[in-house]
Formats: sequence, C-alpha cells, structure tokens
Amino acid sequence: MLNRRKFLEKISAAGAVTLLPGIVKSMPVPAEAPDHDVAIPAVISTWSHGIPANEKAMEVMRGGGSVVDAVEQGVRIPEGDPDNRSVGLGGTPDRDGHVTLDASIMGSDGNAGAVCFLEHIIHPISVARLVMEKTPHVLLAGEGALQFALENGFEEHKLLTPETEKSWKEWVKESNYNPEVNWEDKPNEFHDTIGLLAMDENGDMAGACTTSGLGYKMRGRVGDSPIIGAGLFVDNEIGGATATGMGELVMKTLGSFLVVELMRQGRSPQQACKEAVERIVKKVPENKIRQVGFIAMNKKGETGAFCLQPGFNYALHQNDENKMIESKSYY
Ligand code: SD4
Repeated sequence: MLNRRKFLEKISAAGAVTLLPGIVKSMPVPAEAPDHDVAIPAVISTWSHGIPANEKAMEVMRGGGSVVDAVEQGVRIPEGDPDNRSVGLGGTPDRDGHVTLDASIMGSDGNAGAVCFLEHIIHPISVARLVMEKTPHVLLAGEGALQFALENGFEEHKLLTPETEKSWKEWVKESNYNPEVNWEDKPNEFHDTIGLLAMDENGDMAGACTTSGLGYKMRGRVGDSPIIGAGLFVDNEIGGATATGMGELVMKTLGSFLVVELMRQGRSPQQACKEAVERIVKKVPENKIRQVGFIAMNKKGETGAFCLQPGFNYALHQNDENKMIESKSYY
C-alpha cells in the first residue's frame, strides 16, 4: 500500500509532466483537509451492501486484477444476492411486477458503458462492461440490451423472487397502483442502489453503479444510474462520484458530473457532494420529501459524501479497514 506522503509525491510528479511549456498550472487544492489518513488502494460505495462489495473489489485489486475488474466484481456481490431488494436478483419490481435493471461502468481511460431497462439478467454491470469494451456505443436499452447479453453468453433468470413478489402484491393492494406513495414519508426506502468507486495502487480510478431502480416505478422508467454523468462519473485526472436515491433529482442536475467538476475547481470530495446536494435543493422543488446521496473520491484518495435527508450511509475500505460511515445531510 502507498502511504499518503509517497502517493502525494507521485501525483505531484505526474502533475509536473502534464505542464505545457510556459504555462503555470497547479494541481487542484482541496478546500478541506481530509478527516482521515488517506491511502490507496481505496474503495468507497453506497449503503451497507457496500461492505462485502468493497471487500471483493479490494481482493481483486490485491490479487492483481485491474481497477475495472475490481469495480465490476465488487458490485456483482449485491447483484447476485437474492436478499438484496434493490439490485439485480431479488430487486424490487416495477408497479406491473417486472424487475428492470439499470447499470453503468466507467474506466480510468474515460471509456464508459451502460444498460438500462434490462430484464432477466442477474449481472447488468457485466453487460454494461461488455457494452463499454465490445461496442462503439455507451448505452443499450431494453430488448436490445437483452439481445446483446444473450449473444454474449449471459443466461436468462427469473429475477422476481417469491419474497419480492409477495411484497409487490401487498404493495399493489395498498398503493392503488400509485408509485408516488413510496416517496412521501419513506425517503430511504424503495431505493438502495450500489454505486462504487475504486482507486488502485497506481492511483487509477474506475466506478460502477447498478440498481433495480425506484421500487414500484412506472413500467419503462429509467433512473440516473445508467446515465453517465448523472448516476456515475469518473475522470481519472480528477476523481469520481456516484449517486443513490431519487434518480429524477440527480438527472435534473447531472449530479455526479457536477461533483467531479466541482472537485476539478478545487473542492474537496465532501464539499463537492454538499454543493451538488445544495444545487438539487435550489433547482428541484420536489426535493423535500425525497432522498439523494452522493459519494466521491478525488485523485489523492480523499473521500466524502453528502445527502438530502438523514439516513444515508456508505462503506469505505481504506487503510486496511472496511467500515460504515454516516453521511451528513442537508435537512
Ligand atoms: C434510481 N438512483 O433508479 C436509482 C436507484 C435508487 O438509491 O433509488 N438508488 O433512481
């Protein structure tokens, strides 16, 4: 593991070689000092399913896998867990009872891939990675994404488990088929996307984001998670960010891109996440009863998070410790 001093020396050296002759340009300076001793490799991810996902991602990097392998393998853990109601197998269905999945992935080379409104495939993140690596496109949707997955050897599965089917049938009775009932007084329920960012020993970053989306959404609804810049953004020169919560608010403000751009302007990850949440408060009137959380990591391995409502937490694996941290909130 690189310690903070060695790593900072390394990135300042990298910064120096990017200077154009005659142009004085400094590395972005964080607005706040990190509240922990930063070190790489590091992995950060949303919610408590982030703990086993971080563990896997770290194991992959320590075993010599690439940072893209790490983020993909990390988020496959909650995708494959039938007891996780918000990602992959066992994900909460739409209001018609169909499980439809969204996922995106971004590498340190700036390449990106995503799938949305994908059905019957347990690991949409791996399909997103193939879109990134094997096609000239960024996003495949619905039937086309499924066709692409099947052509590449993925198998169809029933994603609705007996438990999620039972809950959905209860919901249909009580909700009168209205997805808005989810949002009123339960901002932290019905969505629990995993967004995960990793940095390897060389300081290279990648990110992944995968979800069954908002529980009991309208059929055909796609959230922020597969939209590059909304649910996920990584710029290997600056850092990365990913989002969870009500995707509509994140999409209207292009939240993850905004966080990375704020870090580019010198904000710390924490300050950048806070300002992106404040942007939502300012620009999207329906923010008060909904939840959004951002996590971010910059090129120095510093991390931060911020959310709208209390109740969002995230997992950070750094300095040989993998722990949950409660995010600060706007309200
Ligand atoms: C979405 N942001 O579909 C995603 C899923 C979610 O916590 O709710 N995440 O809006």
